[in-house]
Amino acid sequence: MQKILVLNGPNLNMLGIREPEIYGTGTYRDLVSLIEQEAALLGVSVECFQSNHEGALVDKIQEAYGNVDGIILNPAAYTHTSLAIADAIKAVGIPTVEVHLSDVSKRESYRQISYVRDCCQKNIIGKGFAGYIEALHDLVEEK
Ligand code: CA2
Repeated sequence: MQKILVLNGPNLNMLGIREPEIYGTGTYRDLVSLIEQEAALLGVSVECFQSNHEGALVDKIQEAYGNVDGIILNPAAYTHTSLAIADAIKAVGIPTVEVHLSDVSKRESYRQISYVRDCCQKNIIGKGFAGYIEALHDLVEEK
C-alpha cells in the first residue's frame, strides 16, 4: 500500500483559533480527519505529523527515507527560512508537494520566498484544506 506523510510546521496546530480570514475556521484536528478520510477512499496509508521544531521536521523527513512514497509539506514559517528542511527533502529524494493554506504570493514580501519550492514537484497555494487533498491525489496518481 502506498504511504504518504503529511508534515505541518509551527503553529498549524493552532488553526481555527485566530485569523480565520486567512487560514479558515477549521482546526488542525479537522484537517487531519479530512486527510485521513480521503486517504481511506483512495486506499493509501497516511501519517500526519505536526511540529513546532525545525529539527523534529528534519528528523521526520529523514525517517521517511525508504519508508514513505510521497510527502505533503507545509513547513509554515520555516518555508521562508529553513535551508535545513529543503536540504532534507533533497537528501531523501521522495516526491514532495508543497502546500500553503493561504495565497502566500499575495501576502507580505517575506512570505513570497520559499526555500523548499525548488525541491518540490508542485506547489499548491491559497486553496485552504482542499490544497492538501489535491496534493494527496497528485501523489497517488503519479504512482
Ligand atoms: O498559508 C500557509 O499555509 C502558511 O504556511 C501558514 C503559516 C505562515 O507562516 C506561512 O507564511 C504560510 C502560519 C501557520 C499558522 O498560523 C496561525 C496563525 C494564527 C492562528 C492559527 C495559526
